[in-house]
This record gives sequence, C-alpha cells and structure tokens, in this order.
Amino acid sequence: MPLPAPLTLRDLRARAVSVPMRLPLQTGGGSIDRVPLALIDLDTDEGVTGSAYLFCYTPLALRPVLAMLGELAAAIRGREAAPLDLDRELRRRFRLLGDKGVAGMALAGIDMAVWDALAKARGVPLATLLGGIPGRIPAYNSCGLGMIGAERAAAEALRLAEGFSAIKVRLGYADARADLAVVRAVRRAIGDEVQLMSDYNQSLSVAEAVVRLDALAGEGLDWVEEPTLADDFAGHAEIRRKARVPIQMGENWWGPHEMAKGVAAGASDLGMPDAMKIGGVTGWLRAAAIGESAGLPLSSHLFPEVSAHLLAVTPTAHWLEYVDWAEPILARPLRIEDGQAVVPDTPGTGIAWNEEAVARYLVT
Ligand code: SMN
Ligand code: MG
Repeated sequence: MPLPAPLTLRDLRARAVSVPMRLPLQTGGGSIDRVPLALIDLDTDEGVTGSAYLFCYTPLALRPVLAMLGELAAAIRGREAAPLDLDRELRRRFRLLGDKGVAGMALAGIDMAVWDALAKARGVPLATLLGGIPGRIPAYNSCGLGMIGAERAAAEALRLAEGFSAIKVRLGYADARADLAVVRAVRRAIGDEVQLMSDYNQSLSVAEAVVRLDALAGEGLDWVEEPTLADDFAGHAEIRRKARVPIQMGENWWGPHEMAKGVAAGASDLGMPDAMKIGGVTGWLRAAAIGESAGLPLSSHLFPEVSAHLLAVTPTAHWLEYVDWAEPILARPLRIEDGQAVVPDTPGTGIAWNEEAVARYLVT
C-alpha cells in the first residue's frame, strides 16, 4: 500500500470575531463580557482545510494576533504539513524575541490548525491520529459563576449544575469571610453530590492566600486555582505546603518548559494547561508527558473542543473545563452528555464555523 502523500500548506486565512457571552464573567483578575476570538483556516493544496480558534482575552489583542498570523502566513506557504517540524522551524524565528504572548498565540493557532488538517486528510478524529480513542471526558461546567455575591452565585450554581457533576466558583471577595459565605451558599444550593472547584485568578498575596485557604479547608473544594500570581512558583509552593486543599495551576504556563519549572518547584498538586498557551497540540503532547512523569493529574483550560481530543491521549487526564464561549460561531458545538464531553468521531477536531454567526460577530 502506498504511503499517504504529504499535505502541502497553501494559505492561512484569519478573521476576528467578538462573540457575546451568555454569562459575563467577573473574576478576581479582571472581567470578560465578550469573547474575542481569532479564527484560523489553513488551506492545503490537497483541498483539506484545518481550522482552529484563539481566545484573545481582550479585544486589544485581536488585531495584533491577526497581524502576527498574517506575517507567519508567508513562512508556511508551500511547506509540508508536518506539525512537529513546522513548530520547530517557526519557533526558531522567535528565539531572540521570545515566543510567549502574541507570537506564542499565533504559533499555537497554526499548530492546532495543522494538526486538524492532518487528521482530516487521514479521515480520523484528532484523538485517533494521536493514538487514542475518541471516548468521553468528565467535564465541569465553568460557564459563569463570577464574583456576583453569595445570593446570585447560589442561584446561578444551581442552574449550572444541571447536567454536570462539577462546577467552578470564582473567589477573591473583600475578605476571607466573604469568600467562605459564597462557597457555603453555593454548596447549599448544589448539595454534596456536585463537586466544586474554585479560582482566585491570581488575586491574593502569598500571605493572604495562606489565611484564606486555611478558612476554606473542610469546605470540600476539589481545588483552589491560582491563589497568587501565576508566575510565582515559589509563592504557590509555599501556599501549597500550608494548605489543606489541593492547589491547581497551569492556565498560564507558556509552553511545556515553564510547566516543567512549576512542577520542579512543587508549585501545585494539579495542572491545567491551556491548549493555546502551552503551544497547541504539539505543546500539549509534551505537557502530557511531563504530567505523566510527575504523577500530576491534568485538566484542560478553555478550548474544550480541541482539549477533549487531547485529554483522550493524556495519561493523567483529570477534568475538561467546559465553557460555551465559542459555541455561537461553531457549526457543531462540543456535546456534553451526563456531565461528560463527547469527543466527536468525525475527522479532525470537529471545529467548523457557523458562517452566518461569524458574519454577524465579525470585527472589521
Ligand atoms: C478564566 C479563564 C479565562 C478567562 C477568565 C477566567 C479562569 C478559568 O481562570 O480558569 O476558567
Ligand atoms: Mg483559572
């Protein structure tokens, strides 16, 4: 049997959309009320198109990300779609500048789109291409539940727990008592059967975090996320030594090397790489290996559509973070059944645009 012919990249198209959020999110580290996404389509000479999106956090980053993607388009034209080689070659261009921020976002977007194209060309789901089985991944509902006060949080939590066995509450109120009141109100609303994660979004000093986490011990939280600044591994390690609740971090690991440093510092009990910041599919595969050797349970951050495939091939897979933020512009949103993400068994990641919705939310 002849080997399948290599795919050749022809062109990269990128668009920006600003998608309304069903439940705007106030966190201890800032608020989000619209979803700024960069949509990527990578055309190949063979007729397959790879698609991916980037979450830009703030509309301020949309245009710079599109511009960087435009610059990189010239570098990929005519190249073979071999993701590992392409990633190495493109990252080399950023050795002196550094490959975080806008550059890292663009590189990850291209990587995800190339892997999607490759899986489509082979006619298999991404999870299958990576050697796994597109099964089901336990998912927690991370939509909403921002810092909206105990009463509203309790009511929202009840709705969010419908169809899920776990949800996440954002903390970082004025003092420890206010945080505790919110956690207890949410717990009363959802009962003991639903698991509860929490997130401080980097809002505390190390000293304050030690006090607050002490107050939260015994409240049955599955984890406390980013109690202090994300790049303060020593601070997180100190908090972790004193805490009686698992420490979670990882959404701000820019690449597997940074993750490895966090692991070496003993900064967290759990990890949650972000498919974009960790470096796309290629970066995630390396993060999964680090997680496996460290015995670190790995959850995903945002990007539920591609993360479902990635968790399917992650030895220490833990939870998928479910957000519906990209749903309005997707033709086939990720399905959740009985609190589990259903990894689509269609070729690629399953990301395809609802062009009508894209036109409605396009940023020009
Ligand atoms: C979060 C992610 C992205 C934007 C705002 C807040 C949060 C999470 O840290 O983990 O879901
Ligand atoms: Mg978080």
